[in-house]
Amino acid sequence: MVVASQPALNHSSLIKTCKPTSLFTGIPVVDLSDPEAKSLIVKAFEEFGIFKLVNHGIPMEFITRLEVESLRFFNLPQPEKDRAGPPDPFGYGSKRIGPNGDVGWIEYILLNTNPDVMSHKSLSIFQQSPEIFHSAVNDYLSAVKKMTCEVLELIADGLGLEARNMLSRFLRNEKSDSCFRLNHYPPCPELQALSGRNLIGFGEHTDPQIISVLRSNNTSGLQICLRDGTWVSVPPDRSSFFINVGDSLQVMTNGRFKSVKHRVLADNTNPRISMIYFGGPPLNEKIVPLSSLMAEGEESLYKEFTWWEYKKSAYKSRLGDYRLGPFEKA
Ligand code: GA4
Repeated sequence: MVVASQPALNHSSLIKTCKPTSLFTGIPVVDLSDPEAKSLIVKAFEEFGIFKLVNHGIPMEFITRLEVESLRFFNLPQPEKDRAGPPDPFGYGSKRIGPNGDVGWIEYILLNTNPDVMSHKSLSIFQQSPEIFHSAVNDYLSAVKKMTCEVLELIADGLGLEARNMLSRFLRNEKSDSCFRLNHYPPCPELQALSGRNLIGFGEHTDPQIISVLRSNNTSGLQICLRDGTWVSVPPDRSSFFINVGDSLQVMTNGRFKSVKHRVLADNTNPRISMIYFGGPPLNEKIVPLSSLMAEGEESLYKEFTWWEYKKSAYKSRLGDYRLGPFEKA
């Protein structure tokens, strides 16, 4: 996104007046090595749909290397980046999010994490040094996927499921439909003049998958919507991960966990960079409440559907839509 060469803020739909938000210090923090981690994660997902993971064991070197490589790409001249787009849905995108008219003060790269897909357009887009980028993405993703499966196994334990792999098996499956997003929110100096108004980096939404694992640099911008409907800002932490419930996990727990609504506001001085792994099931997987979680006589709140059906419907929706609505039982 070459900010200077474009008419400033030509997307008026990006400018919103959001109620002033307070810095939220109440995000549960979980240490992966804590023997209580399983119950703390379950509690955090029940209360907030999100928690911060510390002592996660992912080498900082993997994180920094991917951040450096991403910035190298985002700093390329616009025509070079455009060659890697438009996203279909994978590839490079600028301002447009999804196929239905949503926009944000953002540029991004969306990748499928399936190795077969990773090797096609997704990575050839990095004409400069595809192998360097490939190895940075691979090292980061294999470590983050492993850690995410560990977290899902702790959740299965914490929920008292009969097998520890009841949730992690979806991500470990070689057909797992997971994806990975690198976001760059350029600073917007014009924002200062808009006193009291905000620039939407990524509009409010929930994630459709099972679980999302986010890492960002130290620039603020991420906000979550609490259960009472108030929006609060999440203090950034460059060395931790924020892990949140996706719509599919909401269904699998029959609403015991709720996917958290979140958004990102642009900053006027600092670029924000974030990397998010979205852990999803294989396309043909039925998304239904886990039977061992259902109390006697408890009924599913949702109609039966496959991940493919949900995804198809998600891609017809607008970002802020309540996507589970059509799948709820009347
Ligand atoms: C939100 C979560 C992930 O970023 C994403 C997004 C996807 C996209 O950018 O292509 C979607 C959005 C996300 C939900 C509704 C549809 C699809 C844009 C959009 C309007 C990659 C995903 O899986 O769903």
